[in-house]
Amino acid sequence: MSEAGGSRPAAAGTKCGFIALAGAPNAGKSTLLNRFVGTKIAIVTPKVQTTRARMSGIAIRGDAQLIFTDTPGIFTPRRRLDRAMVKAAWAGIADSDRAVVVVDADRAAKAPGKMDPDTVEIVAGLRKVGRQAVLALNKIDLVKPQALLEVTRIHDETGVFERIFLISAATGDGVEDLMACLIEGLRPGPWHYPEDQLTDVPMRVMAAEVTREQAFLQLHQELPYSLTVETESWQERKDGGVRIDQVILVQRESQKGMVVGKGGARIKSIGAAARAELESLLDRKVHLFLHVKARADWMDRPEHFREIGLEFER
Ligand SMILES: Nc1nc2c(ncn2[C@@H]2O[C@H](COP(=O)(O)OP(=O)(O)OP(=O)(O)O)[C@@H](O)[C@H]2O)c(=O)[nH]1
Ligand SMILES: [Mg+2]
Repeated sequence: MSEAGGSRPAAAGTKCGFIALAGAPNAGKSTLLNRFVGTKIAIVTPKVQTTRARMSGIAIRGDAQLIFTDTPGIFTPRRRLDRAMVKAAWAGIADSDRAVVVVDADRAAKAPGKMDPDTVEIVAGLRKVGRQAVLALNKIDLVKPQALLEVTRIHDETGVFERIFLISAATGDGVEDLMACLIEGLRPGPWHYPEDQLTDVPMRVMAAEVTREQAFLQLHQELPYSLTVETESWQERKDGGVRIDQVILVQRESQKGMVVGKGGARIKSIGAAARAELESLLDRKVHLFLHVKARADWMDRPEHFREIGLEFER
């Protein structure tokens, strides 16, 4: 699934381009990616810093193939994992043909007169490298139209946004107008991926993400940020089903109990929801086995960074 391979010659009138989705944590980048692709490939939760690595979602409209890279939210990083996440986000922008900055318009409307600090940082970063971006003011389903005027003005004044779109990634409002603008800017060229490929994420990583999403949704405080999920084995079964074994790694022994819950209730509930989602994703029977382990250093293991496609910095 992660293999790239051109499939149509440029002569056929095809267009192709790489578009980065950037923005503050929780702005709605992953929701927008899923909307563009038409299938859920990136996990989405109400919590900040859900996305940890860079991943691509591939959308096709007519002769155009658009490869969107979802990036971790850009924020002021503290931990090594955070630094790698923010670095991956900037690399995603640098490698793209075009960047879309996603801003939570609801959050922006609640602080009139100024941009949020993360977006200020992104604007400064764009200026530094002399790039323009398309602005997507998202979550307009939550904002009164009058408030949007001021939000639009403040962002427009920065001069780094070539176009501004008002959208709701959740309802789809305005998303195809944004898409049309992106298609217009594409250069002629062969498609980069086969037309049935929707993402560059290997299936075992995607399966781990599905479980991590449930852990994010069902666990609270620092716990979601202290854990990761890895797929340890993937066995095809004769009956057409698949057995997936995954490990939820936490940092301290004391956190294991919180993930497992009373009488195993929490892990059962995480497993049941993840299995249901995996079955609909894979369209077959899934036997999911979750194990919880404490490994103090998971966040600082180079292999973990590699597994999710992040760069490890000493
Ligand atoms: N009402 C509303 N909610 C939205 C919209 N877009 C996203 N959300 C919600 O906002 C929250 C964050 O969405 P994500 O797509 O995970 O945001 P993100 O930018 O990928 O966040 P990180 O990965 O943490 O950087 C989720 O609860 C979404 O359901 C929208 O257009 N309207
Ligand atoms: Mg995300």
